[in-house]
Amino acid sequence: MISQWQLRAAFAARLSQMYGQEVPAYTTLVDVSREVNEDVLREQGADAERLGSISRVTAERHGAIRVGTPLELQQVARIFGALGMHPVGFYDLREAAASAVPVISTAFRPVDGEELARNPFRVFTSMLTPADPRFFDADLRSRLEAFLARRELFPPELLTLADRAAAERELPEDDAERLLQLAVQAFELSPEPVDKAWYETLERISAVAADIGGVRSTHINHLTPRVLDIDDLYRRMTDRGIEMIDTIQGPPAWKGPDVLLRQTSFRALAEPRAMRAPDGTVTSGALRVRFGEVEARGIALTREGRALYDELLAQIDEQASAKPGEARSDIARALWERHMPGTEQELAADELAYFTYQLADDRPRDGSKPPAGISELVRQGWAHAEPIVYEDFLPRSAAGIFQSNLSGEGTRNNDQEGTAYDAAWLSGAIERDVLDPYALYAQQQNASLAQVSEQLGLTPS
Ligand code: OOG
Ligand code: NI
Repeated sequence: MISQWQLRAAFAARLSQMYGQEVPAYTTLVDVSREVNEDVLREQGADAERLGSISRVTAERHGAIRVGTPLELQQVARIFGALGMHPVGFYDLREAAASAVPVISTAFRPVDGEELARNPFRVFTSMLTPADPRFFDADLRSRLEAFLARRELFPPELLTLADRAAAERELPEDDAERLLQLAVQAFELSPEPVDKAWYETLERISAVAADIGGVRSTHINHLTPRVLDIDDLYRRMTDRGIEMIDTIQGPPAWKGPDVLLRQTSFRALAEPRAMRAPDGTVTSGALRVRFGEVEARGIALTREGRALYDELLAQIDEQASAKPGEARSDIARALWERHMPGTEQELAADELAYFTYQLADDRPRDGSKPPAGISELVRQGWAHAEPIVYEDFLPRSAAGIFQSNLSGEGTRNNDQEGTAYDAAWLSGAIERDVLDPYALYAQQQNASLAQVSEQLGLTPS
């Protein structure tokens, strides 16, 4: 029998193999990431593994896919459910970008600590919003919805196998093999000719709309390895002549603890695609839809920590536009050094980030009574704090990644009221709860606190 985590790990590995064949620059990115990770491990030893074992980090990937309708998204949820991946977080990218990005998103990922340690594969999944009048008028909306309703992204056999794997939490080897084949196939780039006129109609609104609704299939549009030193990786890729986008998104490089998520990418590459003209003739064209991205993960922030992060981002924006001559990264670092706690201890004490706590092996045995309060327990050597790694995404960085890979700005009519979507709407559409990432991290932290209290015979405060 093949368990869900084995299915997930095998799916991630096969997707990676497929994507490496389709997009050779991805293989370079994976190779350079591995080199960087080996060097960091050599230099830092055990410290390099505080946010995940080296075997986890080496295998770690996230992918991104985009679908067109609530039904397609619900089918995606069934497929990922088979692999032990659940929808976490709601992201509205319609507002987060300067260009037109008419999508809302969630991320499918494992949620419990053991499953994450086995294989943390996650997929950022976006759904087009044809009903949003800021992007689509009534006529285009109805043509788009009709087009989407006629296509089938996932064969029924795949969905049936997926439901079985989810219900039984495992599959016999033959069925597992079939599930994996069909699932990987569903995310390959289709050789089917693209209807040129239709694609271009959507492209005028948004390149993302064309990528999603202009074709009859979906595809994985990037697969992202995790690296332990993203600044070093950026330099090495640039040295190899690969043109990266001009920034690393997310927190700046600085001497304090890494928090949340830093990401960078190389631009989408032109790939040959067959194009069908209105008279039926097929010619060869090219589309830029797939790109490479890499990320470094830091400590998960609490709501308060996240509010501080968002506030600092706003201040960085403000200062950067007031002082166009100054490098954004310098402005960012200066602000962080002023406002962001410079140690894990402070992040924990100020309740800005999440940690798990373990009883120290070498805790005081001099008959003294353990103090109340976790900060004191840590300070006096009774317990250790281990940072919880951020497993999710950042809407602003996500929008930046979308945007840096769009061919044009597209159009968004801001006079119109946007259609309202939220996590509850999404939960209804996909018929399962979209989980709150903060609640998941808090649960992990609280469980460890409860255990420490119990081991020390303290009553939980
Ligand atoms: C998804 C972009 C978001 C990330 O890492 O933030 C993303 C997409 O391009 O479909 O993958
Ligand atoms: Ni990504």
